[in-house]
Amino acid sequence: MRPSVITLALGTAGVVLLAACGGSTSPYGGGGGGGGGGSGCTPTATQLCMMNTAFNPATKTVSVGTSLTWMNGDPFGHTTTSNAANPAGCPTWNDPVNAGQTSAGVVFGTGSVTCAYHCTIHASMQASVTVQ
Ligand SMILES: [Cu+2]
Repeated sequence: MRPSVITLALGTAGVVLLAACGGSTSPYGGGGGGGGGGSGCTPTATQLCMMNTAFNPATKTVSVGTSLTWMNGDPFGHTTTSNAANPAGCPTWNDPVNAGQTSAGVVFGTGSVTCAYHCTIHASMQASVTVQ
C-alpha cells in the first residue's frame, strides 16, 4: 500500500498549492487583480473594507450617529473620500489609507441622506452610505 500513500501525500500537496494560487478568487470580483499579499479585511457593523480594488460592502445603511471606519485589506494604498456633490447633512471626509491600515472614524450624524464616496486613486471604486 505504500505507493498509494505516497500518491495521496502528493495529491494533498497539489491541492494546497492550488488553493494558494486561487487566493484572489473572492466572491467580490477582484476588479483590479491585485489580491494576494494584503492582510485581508472582514466587514463588520462599523467597519467597511477596501478589498480587491473595491469597497465592501458597496452600499451600507446605518442609523444616525454611527461612526464608520474603512480598513484597507489590499497590498497598496486607497483613499475613502466623500463626493463633493453629496447632499447637505453628509459629513465631509478624505482619508488616505495605506495597506493594512484603518481610517479614522467618520460620524454620520444626520438621517435621511445617502452619502456617496470614492477612492481618489482608483476611479472604479465608488460606494455609498445611507443614513436612516
Ligand atoms: Cu483605491
